[in-house]
Amino acid sequence: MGNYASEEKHGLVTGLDGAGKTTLLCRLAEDTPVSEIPTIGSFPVTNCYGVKWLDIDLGGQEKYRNYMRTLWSNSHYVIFVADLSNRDNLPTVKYELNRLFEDDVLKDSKFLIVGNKSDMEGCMTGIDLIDKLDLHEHAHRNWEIMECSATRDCDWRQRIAEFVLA
Ligand SMILES: Nc1nc2c(ncn2[C@@H]2O[C@H](COP(=O)(O)OP(=O)(O)OP(=O)(O)O)[C@@H](O)[C@H]2O)c(=O)[nH]1
Ligand SMILES: [Mg+2]
Repeated sequence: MGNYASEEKHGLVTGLDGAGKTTLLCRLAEDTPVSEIPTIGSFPVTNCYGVKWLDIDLGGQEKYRNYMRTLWSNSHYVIFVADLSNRDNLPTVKYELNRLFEDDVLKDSKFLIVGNKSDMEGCMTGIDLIDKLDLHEHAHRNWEIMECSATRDCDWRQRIAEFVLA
């Protein structure tokens, strides 16, 4: 017995603070002005490609974890944004991504791991991320990786559309 509410698709855009989640979402939904203000204490929602995307920062919000899990529990898609120019926080990135992979409420969700800030000099590549985050250990999960620069115009929008529509 379907209804419109249950058929609505949900997506989660997440990652550590400053990775570029909000920039990516704002530019994905072309009518939303880009905000560079850190997202604090709110979980903005953007509609794009027929999906309701929730923007959640994972860094340092342990107290609210259970509450956040209820918000993302019906996510069909997870876009996990990592900063390719930041090697120092890779252990935390890996820890947080693994927690999402292991989270029961996301066990059927598709993951797109986005290596963002590819315009930065000396940054890592998507291949580096696969290696450093040991993504091959999650071969049983449905994940894809892409590199992008959310502040530049390139074909990443198309790639996200394909991820959603596949
Ligand atoms: N060079 C470069 N800077 C970027 C890119 N994407 C985002 N930024 C910058 O990185 C900073 C953080 O971007 P946000 O989109 O606010 O990051 P966020 O993940 O939403 O951060 P929080 O809301 O604090 O969790 C901003 O100054 C952006 O302009 C990119 O692809 N390249
Ligand atoms: Mg933000």
